[in-house]
Amino acid sequence: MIRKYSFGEHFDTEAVVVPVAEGEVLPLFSTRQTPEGLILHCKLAPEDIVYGLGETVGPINKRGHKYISYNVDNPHHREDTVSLYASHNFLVIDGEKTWGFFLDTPARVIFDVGAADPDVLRIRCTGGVTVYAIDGAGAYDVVRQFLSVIGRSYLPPRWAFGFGQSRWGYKTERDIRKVVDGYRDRGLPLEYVCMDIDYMDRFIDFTVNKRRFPDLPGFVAELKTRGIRLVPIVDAGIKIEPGNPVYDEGVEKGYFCVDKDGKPYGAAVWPGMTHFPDFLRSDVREWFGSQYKFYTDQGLEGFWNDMNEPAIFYTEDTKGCRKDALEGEDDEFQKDTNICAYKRFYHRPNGQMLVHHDVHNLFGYGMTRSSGEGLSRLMDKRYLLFSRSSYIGAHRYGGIWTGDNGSCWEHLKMNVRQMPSLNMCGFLFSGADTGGFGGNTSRELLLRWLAFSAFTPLMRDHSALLTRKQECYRFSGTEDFRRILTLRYRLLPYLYSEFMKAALEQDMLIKPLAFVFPEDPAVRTIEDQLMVGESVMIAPLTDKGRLTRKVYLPEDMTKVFYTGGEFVCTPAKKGTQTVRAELDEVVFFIRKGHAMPVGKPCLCTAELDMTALALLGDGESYELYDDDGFTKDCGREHIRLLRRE
Ligand code: MIG
Repeated sequence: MIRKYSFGEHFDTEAVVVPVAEGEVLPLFSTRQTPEGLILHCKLAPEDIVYGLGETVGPINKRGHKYISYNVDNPHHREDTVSLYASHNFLVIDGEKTWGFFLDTPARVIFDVGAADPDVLRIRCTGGVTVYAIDGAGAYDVVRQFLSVIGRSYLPPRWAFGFGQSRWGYKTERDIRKVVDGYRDRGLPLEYVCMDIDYMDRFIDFTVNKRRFPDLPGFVAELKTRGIRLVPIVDAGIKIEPGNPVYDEGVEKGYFCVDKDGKPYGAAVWPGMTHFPDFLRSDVREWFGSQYKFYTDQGLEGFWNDMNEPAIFYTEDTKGCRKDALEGEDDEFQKDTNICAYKRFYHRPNGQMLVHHDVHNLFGYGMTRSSGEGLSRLMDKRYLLFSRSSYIGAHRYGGIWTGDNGSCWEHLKMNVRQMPSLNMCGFLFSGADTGGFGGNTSRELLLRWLAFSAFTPLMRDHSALLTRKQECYRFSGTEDFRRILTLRYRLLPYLYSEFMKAALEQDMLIKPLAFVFPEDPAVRTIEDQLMVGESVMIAPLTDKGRLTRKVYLPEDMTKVFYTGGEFVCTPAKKGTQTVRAELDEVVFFIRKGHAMPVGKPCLCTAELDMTALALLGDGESYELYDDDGFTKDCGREHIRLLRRE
């Protein structure tokens, strides 16, 4: 059951889309209004697990850590980082009783999950908040109830589940052609190539550098015949440049965020000085979203939205003010944000004037909503869209990637632990920069990371300017990469089917083991194995130099050993066993009584034969969701039963 409890006023986030009844007294927590905001306080029992919080560092069980919801561009995050690119204020306390709480507020929230005192969960909301409290029969049930009120996940086209190659630094048609040839010439699967900021004319949104891409529509069409799509980046800020129609119209119609005097606020980002569209306004969202016509007219069908925390390099009025702007802020605040600027510009939804700082966490969400709704109007097919910054609710319009990680084993492990937490908050279409964004990857790290990402809906190799080149064909022993990328395409019928079923049923795709085997106390602390869809359990290898690991099986299962590019299935007993996998091998498990479809090897989804499927596992049949992969008409009627021959 879900009830809501209001504490003060706040801008309506529209995260919850179905009516929820008001409750009388907030369960579990004691509450106290203080000058610093509302404080929610509750005792944690030793055995309680705290799930949730979406895109954050740390374990699946959030206990022992402090988090602050305040979206920030932090490419250098580590184990003790309190804020990342997103704010997902949903958590579940799972112990003797289970309760879920969603703190719906556009303002900063500080979660102390047993960091100061191991037995205390203390949440401080710095503005008005609506608290949704959910009780249910276990953590999974609570999460499903939550997912049922925040709306259905965005539905990507099937090609979005293919493997994407990206790098900050591809500049020209020639650069991209090299990547495509690099993959195709070696028989390596590839579905799309991302275009980073250098495709634009001076980093200006809705432009293309004509010298670098003399005939983009022609190039798009040519690549499509090779089964490959281009996916351009779009940044949040609009360059201040009279004569640019988007800028001119934005100024004329008052679509940008303003300073205290009502003048469009200037902030420097990649294109130089820019203005930020006021994404809290529906008229502005409609306008900005319609600009994507520039791209869709050229045949483009996929996009990634960046810098939408919004990230700011500097502003005129905050030079040297960093220190005093932070005065009066408590120690809990992350000091390296753009907070000085965030306190100096305003949104004007419905005739109000709201300082950005107080509604900060909604900006990326607004941008995703704007482009998602725009693309829905512009395209008669499903689009690919993923965003860097988000808030709960953004999952209805696009996916997310987890921002700038590093090429290190710790961040691969973090990626594993983030996936179920993101799913609890509705973000089914998600994934990390595979191989790591910052720093220099290694062949081994990239292969292990690909082997994990083969199970995440968004699978993209992305790296930063000036780092080691990270395309799969840059490394020796291409065959190993071919095997892992091919695995992804062979898993795709299952992944796509499970994703679509989870999305349509407002369920999770990637889950902690404890959600599926609640009666087994041994799985409660397992964080390095995950359930992917209804039938599969994965146990990724995430340690440098290690070919083996221990895996716990909560029941008898089928062990699938992907070796030499083939699936070798053997029965495996409940309990702990050691598995071994070379860099071109992957081990995963299929639940008892379940069957899982796998396809034939192919280079891209256009070549994927959905009729030539084999069933792995000991189950008799599998319910396959399948459609043409792009029409918006999706539903349960697309499910057919596959039976073992
Ligand atoms: O200031 O567009 O997270 O994926 O490659 C850096 C360049 C801006 C940050 C994104 C990253 C992208 C990069 N961007």
